[in-house]
Amino acid sequence: MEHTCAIIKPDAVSAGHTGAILQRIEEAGFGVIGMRLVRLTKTEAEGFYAVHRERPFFDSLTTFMSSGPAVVLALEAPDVIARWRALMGATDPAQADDGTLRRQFGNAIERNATHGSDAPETAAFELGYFFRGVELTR
Ligand code: FUP
Repeated sequence: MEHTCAIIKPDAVSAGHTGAILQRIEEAGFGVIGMRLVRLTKTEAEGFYAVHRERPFFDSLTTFMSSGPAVVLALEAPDVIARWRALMGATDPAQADDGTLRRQFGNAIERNATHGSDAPETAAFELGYFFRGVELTR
């Protein structure tokens, strides 16, 4: 079994797409072992995206991620890191394949509806950022 951290970002939550995205997660057969509605502070968003702190989009990205409620999920399934990223599609919604979540619900490279960890080490950091072990229903 593998785990990943998925986020339904503030753009998708405020547009009312939370239920549709959760439905796609359940249809894909991913186990939801943790789920939280969070309103990140700017500082918390900066900590989450610390790996990008030198990038030109860092301030804009962390302002967006702290602009409203987001839904953070801990997902469990075989190969879930790659499978969730495939379901999300490319980072830029304009480049994402038809049928992917970012194509359907994203509006711009920054406001791209969903997040997913990119490797097991990243997943461990990101899940630890949002969940205490006892909160995950493994
Ligand atoms: P991804 O793993 O697909 O989420 O993409 P990255 O880790 O490269 O980027 C993380 C987030 O930074 C993206 F979701 C959106 C934002 N970003 C920008 O705003 N501009 C860019 O040019 C690249 C990424």
